[in-house]
Amino acid sequence: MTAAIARAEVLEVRMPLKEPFVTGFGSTDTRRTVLVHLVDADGVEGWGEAAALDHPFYLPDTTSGTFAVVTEWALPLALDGTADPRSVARGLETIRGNTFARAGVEAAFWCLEAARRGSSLAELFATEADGTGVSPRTCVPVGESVGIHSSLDATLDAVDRAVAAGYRRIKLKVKPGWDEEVVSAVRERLGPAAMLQVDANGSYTLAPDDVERLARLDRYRLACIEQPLGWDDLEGHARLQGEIETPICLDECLRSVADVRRALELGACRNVNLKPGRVGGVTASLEVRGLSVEGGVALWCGGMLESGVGRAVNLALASLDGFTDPADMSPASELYDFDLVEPTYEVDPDGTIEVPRSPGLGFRVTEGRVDACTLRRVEVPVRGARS
Ligand code: OSB
Ligand code: MG
Repeated sequence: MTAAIARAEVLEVRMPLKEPFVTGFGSTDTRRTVLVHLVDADGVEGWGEAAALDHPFYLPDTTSGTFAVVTEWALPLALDGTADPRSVARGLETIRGNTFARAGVEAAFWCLEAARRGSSLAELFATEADGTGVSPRTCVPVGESVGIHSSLDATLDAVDRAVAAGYRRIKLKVKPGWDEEVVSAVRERLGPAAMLQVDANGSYTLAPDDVERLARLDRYRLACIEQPLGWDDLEGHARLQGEIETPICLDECLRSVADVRRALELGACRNVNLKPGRVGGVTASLEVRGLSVEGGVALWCGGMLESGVGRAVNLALASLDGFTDPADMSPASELYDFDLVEPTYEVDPDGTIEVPRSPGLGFRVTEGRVDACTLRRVEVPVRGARS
């Protein structure tokens, strides 16, 4: 018998970024994110992160909207049923959009389930993915996402730091006018064999000038160009893929399992950036993994500059087979003065991050730090909550 959930709370936390993270959609200088915290009557805990951005310039989801949907709808709905994470995910499917809100709630239930079974998140996901319990990888190869800097030199410095830290792949943020020059300089610095890719966050169009700019990047042997066109333009990406050689990777366009299915059918991408928050949670992510493997496309786990709470889920997912390329896992130590978990994840000199083997989240959430960052905290009533 598992104990009933005794406490459920939603926190909005604010973590200042050491440096603004600049992309094709604009600049992000603080990370306001939403945490979901469950405690059952035995004191077993579950943590989840709903990692929407503050602003609606990446996707429609925002931190404030996500906080409202989690507290008013998603968490009450989840607490109304059993705590089995798959049932929670199914129940949350009645909520339209709001994928980060659903994923954050679902993640807390996965974490609770792992802790109750004495299993790591990675082991639990492996069992759920294949039904075989095949051991997940113990280490995940990682890459760094390098934002748009004020100069080429500043970019090269950031690239040098990432390489020195061991990162196996560099992803450069680009936009029209900040593309070929920076890609060429970084390719020269890294050498021909290094894994390099770019992310435009939807800043190009199908206008001939833009298509020509993108086609010029073919000569730099990029692993992929991520989300060159609009956040909801699958058809445009399918057309663009016919005009450039570099594989297109989609991020913003893939907001559900159905989106991924359709993108693969249309030939809109040959490479999938999978973010659990963006597709609506772990259950959806496991389906996306299956579709990507079946479709024979490259698959990797993206990032949302999450705190260690969100990164824990990403690491566990990325440890499953089928993930062919390094995960986006820019170092917490470069992003934030401190993380909410201690110790935080760290990249080994061989460019991998060790997947936690301890039960539950796998990282210790430091409540003192969480408290110091908390802007607001709402307790959601658990009366009638089942186990
Ligand atoms: O486009 O992949 C993106 C961060 C926030 C929002 C969107 C994106 C990103 C990143 C950062 O590129 C990757 C990371 O979390 O390390
Ligand atoms: Mg992206």
